[in-house]
Amino acid sequence: MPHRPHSQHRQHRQHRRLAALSLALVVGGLFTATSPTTAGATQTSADAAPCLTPDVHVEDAPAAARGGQQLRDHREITAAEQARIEQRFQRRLAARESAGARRATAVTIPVYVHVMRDANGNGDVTDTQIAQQIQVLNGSYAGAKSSTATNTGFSFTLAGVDRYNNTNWHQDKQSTTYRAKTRLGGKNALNIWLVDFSYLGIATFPWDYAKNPGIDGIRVQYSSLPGGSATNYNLGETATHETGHWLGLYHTFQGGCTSTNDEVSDTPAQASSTTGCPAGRDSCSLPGLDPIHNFMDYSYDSCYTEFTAGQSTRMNQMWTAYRA
Ligand SMILES: [Ca+2]
Ligand SMILES: [Ca+2]
Ligand SMILES: [Zn+2]
Repeated sequence: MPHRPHSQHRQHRQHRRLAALSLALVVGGLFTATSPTTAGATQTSADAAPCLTPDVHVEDAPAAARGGQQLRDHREITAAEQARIEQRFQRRLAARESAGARRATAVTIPVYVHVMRDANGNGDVTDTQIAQQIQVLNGSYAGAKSSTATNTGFSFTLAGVDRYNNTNWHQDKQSTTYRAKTRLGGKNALNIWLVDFSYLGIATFPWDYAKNPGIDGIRVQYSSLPGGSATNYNLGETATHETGHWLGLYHTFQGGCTSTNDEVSDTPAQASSTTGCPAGRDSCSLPGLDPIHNFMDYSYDSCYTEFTAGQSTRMNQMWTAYRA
C-alpha cells in the first residue's frame, strides 16, 4: 500500500479515509513474531477482499470508534439499548458487591501490544514508542495532565510485545480472526492491536467480554503512537480514549443534549463531537461548557487533559462488574 500522505488527514476527528486501497494486496502470511505462538502463519488469500472501509463484523457491533459520524464502525446505541446496558450493569455490579467484591482503589492492567506490520515492514513502531505509549496511558489515567483531572486509580504495565508480518492484518482485515489468534491474557488484560486503517481507533466494551472474549481489546492506528505521523493525533491519546471505552465509558456526546447523556453526571452534555480545541464551546443549553478537554470527546491529542471523578467511578464500577 502506498504511504498515505498525512496532509490528507481530515481536519477533524472523523475516520481518516484511505483515498484508495490498491487491489493487489500483498497477502502476508509470514510470521515473524518473537513470541509466543505460530498462529497467523496460515493466513491465505481466500478471504482477502479489497475494501475501502475496514471489514466490520457483526461481532464488532458493540464497539466504539474514535472517529466521526461519517464512517461509523458501530451501530447506534439507542436510548433504549443504553438503558438496557445500564440496567444489566447495575444488576451485575450489585451482585458482585453482595458477593463481596469491593471497589479497588488501585488496579494495574497488563498490556499486550501486537504490532501488525505489513509485508514491507510498515507499521513497525519502535519499542521506545511502545514504552512512551504506556507512559502516556499512565499519566492520563493518573490525572497528571490537569489540576482538575482525576486520578482514576488505573495504571498500565507492559506485559508483552508481539510483532507480526501480515499485510491483511496490518490493514485490519480479518480482524475477528487475527484478534482471536493473537489475543493474550484474561478479561483484565488490555490487548492493543496496532494497525493501519481508516480509523484512529476502535474499542470493545467490557459488557461484551463474556459473549465475545476473543476480540476484546482496542485497535489503534499505529501512527497515533507518540512520535507517529498522525498530525494532531500523535501524542498517544487515541489509546487513552479507546481504553476509556474498554473500561466502560461512552463518548461525552453520547445521547446528545440529554440529562442521561453519557451516564456520567459531571461531564456536561454535548450535542456532538468536538473538533480541534474550541475553547468555550457550548453546544447544549444544559449546564456547563462542553467537556472539550475530556479524553472521551474527539478533540486533538494536545487538547485532551482529563477524566472526571464521575468517569473514574464508572470505570471502577465497570471493572468490578466485568473485569475484576
Ligand atoms: Ca454527562
Ligand atoms: Ca452547556
Ligand atoms: Zn470513541
